[in-house]
Amino acid sequence: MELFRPYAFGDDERAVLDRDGHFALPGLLTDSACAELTAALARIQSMPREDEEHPPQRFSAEFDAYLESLIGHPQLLDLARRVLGPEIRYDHCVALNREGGNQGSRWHSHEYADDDPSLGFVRVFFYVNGFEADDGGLKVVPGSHLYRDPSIHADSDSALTRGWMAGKVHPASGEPLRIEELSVPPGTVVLMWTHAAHGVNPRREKSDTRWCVVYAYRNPGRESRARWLTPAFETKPIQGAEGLMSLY
Ligand SMILES: O=C(O)CCC(=O)C(=O)O
Ligand SMILES: [Fe+2]
Repeated sequence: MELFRPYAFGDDERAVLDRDGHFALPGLLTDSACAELTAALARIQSMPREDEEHPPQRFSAEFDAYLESLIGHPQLLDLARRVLGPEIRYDHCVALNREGGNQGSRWHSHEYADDDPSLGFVRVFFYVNGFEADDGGLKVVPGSHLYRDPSIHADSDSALTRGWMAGKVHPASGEPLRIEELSVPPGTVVLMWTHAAHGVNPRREKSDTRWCVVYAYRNPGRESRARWLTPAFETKPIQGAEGLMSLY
C-alpha cells in the first residue's frame, strides 16, 4: 500500500534539514495511510497501561501489526536513507497521541553519538491529523541540533530563551537562536535530527485527539538510549526490515 504521495526530498531539502534540524513534508501521507494510522493509533490508545516495562504507548509497533509493517515499508526506508545514507537501523516506534487537555511536552533534546556528527539519528514524525501551533503544536529551535547537546531541558519558552538559548546563535547563519512554532496540515511528516531542541504546546481542552506516531532510524555505531524494543521483537522477521533491527 502506498504510504506517501509523490514528494521532493533531494540535496536542497536535505541541506535545509541539516541547517535547521527539522523539515516538514506537508500532506505527505496518503488518505488510506492516514485512515490505517488513525485506526492503529486508536487501538494503541485504548490499550491498558498495565505492563510498566513495556507499555503499548512506547513499544507501539510490538502491539500493532499495521504499525509493525511500516518499519520495513520501502517508502519510509527510502526517506530514512535519503537523510541518513544507505547504512541504517531501526530505533523505535512510539505513539504520540495527545487527547484534548494533554499538557504537551517540555523543551528537550535527545542523545546519540554526541561527539560524532558522522553518526545520525532522525525522528520521522507522522502527524496524521496535523495540528495548529496553539493546539498540541510541535515547536523547534532551528540550528539547535548543531550543538549536539543531548541534555537540553526547559519548562517553558521563556525558561529556554533565558536559559539554554541565551547568547547562542544559529551556527550556520550567525543569527540569534529563536523558537519556531509549527502548524501543519493533516498527513504531514516532520523529519528531525535527534539533537534538535523541541517541545510541544498543550492540546486544547475541547480539541479532538492529535494522532501521531514517530519512527526513528539511525546510522549504526553507538548505543542508543531511546532504543525501545524487546529482544523477541529484535529477532522477529518483519518484511523489509531484514538487517535493520539490531543495535549495530
Ligand atoms: O509529541 C510530539 O509531537 C513530539 C514528541 C517527542 O518529543 C519525541 O517523540 O521525541
Ligand atoms: Fe522528543
